[in-house]
Amino acid sequence: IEWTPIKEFKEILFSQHGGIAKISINRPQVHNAFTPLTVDEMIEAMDICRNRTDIGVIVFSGEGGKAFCSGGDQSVRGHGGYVGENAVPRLNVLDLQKMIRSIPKPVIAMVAGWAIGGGHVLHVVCDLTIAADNARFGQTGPNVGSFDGGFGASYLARVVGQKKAREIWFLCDQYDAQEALAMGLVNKVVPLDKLEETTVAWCHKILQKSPLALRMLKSSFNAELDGQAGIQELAGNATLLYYLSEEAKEGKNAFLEKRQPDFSKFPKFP
Ligand code: 1HA
Repeated sequence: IEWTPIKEFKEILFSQHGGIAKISINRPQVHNAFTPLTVDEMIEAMDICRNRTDIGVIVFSGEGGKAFCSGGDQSVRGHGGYVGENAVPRLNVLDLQKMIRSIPKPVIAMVAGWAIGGGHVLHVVCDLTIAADNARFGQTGPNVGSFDGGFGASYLARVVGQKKAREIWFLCDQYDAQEALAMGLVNKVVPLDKLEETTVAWCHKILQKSPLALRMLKSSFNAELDGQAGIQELAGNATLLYYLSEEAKEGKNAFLEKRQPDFSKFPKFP
């Protein structure tokens, strides 16, 4: 599969294949642990994906075949967060998690090897996960002095159920791809050498669907869980659709033409 670079970064690769964008952590020497810079670069790439109307689906992955992501880079963990070049400690991966959930396009985690700690949470918040048979999943927080009580706890529990989510966090065990499939944590397991091809095939299926229907569905799934922020996303899509209508355009045109709007011709549906 031919991937064309979209933009050069230091710690991630960002490329596209038709309507598919791929954001891949490129720190295989530390199992793709992330620093504040890695996360900032992923946030910038996500923003580009959001604004590009030719991108319909985003794939998250890690380079090297041995790890998707092993979470926050413990060697740059300082007092209060992960420390970047500007010496400011950050937990900016939480912003990235929110972006994955709110971008109105499906995000697929393509997991080879380790998806651990904050790296596990990243795959959890993606819309879909396709795992290679060498994938290993788990949380480590209580081992290494951390926890993610946000989506990492509550959304995980929505995905695998309360009992299993508590087991994952309280025991910090690691689960293989088949166990992950059995608990509904991943959508599909394939041999490692079929991982990218299968993921791209899923993306092509998605790209043939109505983008507005997908957008409405993603925000609908979120709305139930995300309170006012979830309703804001869903309602934003309702506004988008309304703006496409003649009825809404009549309001705008009347204002610009300095006349009273005439909404009388529009039906009052039952
Ligand atoms: O909890 C949060 C957050 C919570 C709230 C808000 C924000 C958060 C942001 C982040 C996080 C977290 O991610 S906390 C959890 C951090 N991650 C971990 O605890 C996983 C650490 N890694 C491991 O347990 C293991 O490396 C492994 C089970 C994934 C793989 O084991 P394996 O195959 O034995 O490989 P290993 O030899 O351990 O790793 C290879 C190299 O990668 C090692 O370096 P080397 O000795 O070759 O120099 C290893 O140190 C390095 N490495 C792996 N993971 C990390 C890492 N270096 C830094 N940070 C890592 N996370």
